[in-house]
Amino acid sequence: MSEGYKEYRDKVLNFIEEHENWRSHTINLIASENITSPSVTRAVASGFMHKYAEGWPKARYYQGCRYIDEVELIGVDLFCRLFKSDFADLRPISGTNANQAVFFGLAQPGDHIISLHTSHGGHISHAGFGSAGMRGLNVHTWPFDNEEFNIDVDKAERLIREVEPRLVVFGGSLYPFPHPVKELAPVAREVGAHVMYDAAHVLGLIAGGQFQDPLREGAEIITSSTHKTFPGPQGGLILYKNLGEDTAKLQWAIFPGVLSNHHLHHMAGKVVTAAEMLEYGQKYATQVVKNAKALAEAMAEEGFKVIGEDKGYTESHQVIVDVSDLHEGAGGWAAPLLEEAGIILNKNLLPWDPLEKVEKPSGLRIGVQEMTRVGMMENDMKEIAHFIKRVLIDREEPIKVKKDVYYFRQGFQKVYYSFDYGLPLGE
Ligand code: DSN
Repeated sequence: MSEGYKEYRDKVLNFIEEHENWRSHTINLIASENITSPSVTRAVASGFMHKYAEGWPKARYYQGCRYIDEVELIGVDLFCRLFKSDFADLRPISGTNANQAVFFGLAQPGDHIISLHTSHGGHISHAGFGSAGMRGLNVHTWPFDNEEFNIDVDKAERLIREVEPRLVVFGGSLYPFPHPVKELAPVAREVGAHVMYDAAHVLGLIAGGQFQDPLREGAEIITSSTHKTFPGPQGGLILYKNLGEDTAKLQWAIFPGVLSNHHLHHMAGKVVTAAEMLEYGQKYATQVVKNAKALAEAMAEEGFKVIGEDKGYTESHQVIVDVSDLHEGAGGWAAPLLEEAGIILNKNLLPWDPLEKVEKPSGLRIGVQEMTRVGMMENDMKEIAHFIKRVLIDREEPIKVKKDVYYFRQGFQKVYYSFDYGLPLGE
């Protein structure tokens, strides 16, 4: 009997434990991450991970799905209620997978689509070099207004009429302000395009009624991941209106088009998260936006160049900072230095950066959703801004700041806006 490989098991389990200890003592500001409540974590670490359930609830290609069917049916009902959509499909296993389903179901190779350029905040799956291009779609990018940090509505309207796309895509990975769906969706519909909104970053804010409401503003389809402002496990989903004869095409593209089995344990985690958001989502999303504004203001007061000052800095969970004049390497210098101090965020291209600057972009992208979830309020955002200033402007040794970050973070160890811990003090 060989026990020669047990050390690898031990190493893996140790690394997981070390990772969890480390993360619980850092200030995580990655705008695309979050943490799950104990209930959601339990749902994911469950026997649902051991099943196949291809197909629809009550119409599976596998036996033994009775409990899984019950959970998925509860989930479809809760997501339709939460987002007031006609249909909810919890099967996509990621946001990119959800986008692929739309690209396969509602467009053909050679069709034109319009989406946001990656330098302007678009997601890689919307790009010519990503899933959209690999589906054979001709990708055009939205004209962008750097001053407004948003899609240029007049030029976009002209582009839609000129290109006559099959699909237009709103949403992306970097956008502090709502996209002009209301203004452009009617134009897109006029030329026969479907209107899709990739809500990956802002799904939790939409659930809480604190950002734009794409399905009411003219979008027909929301694709999303489920783990950014929406505090679920990693995964994806599609919410959609009745698309007429295209409904069946989209459904066929989801399964068997771009996935076979969905990840049932993640599906269960999404459903528990939907219940949390129906109960606590409004308060959570309100605090996320308040915290983002408070952090932006505090960073500006500390001397940082924060994007969007004349528009109140942000209406989402994101704060965008231009650090290009602080140091050679800009974001590529700042993000690793902050990691040494226990502050985790990512460097980001800003709209005026050429793509070659991807390793040394001008910007930092900051998201406050995870720190909101552990109970931080506006005053705590001031502390965070000061920690960041000590590292990037005062040039204090990161290790010294790290100690203070550690003790500060020690006071925030529960996951609020959940059935496990309820609301934080002050809510
Ligand atoms: N959506 C990306 C991000 O914003 O970090 C990950 O794919």
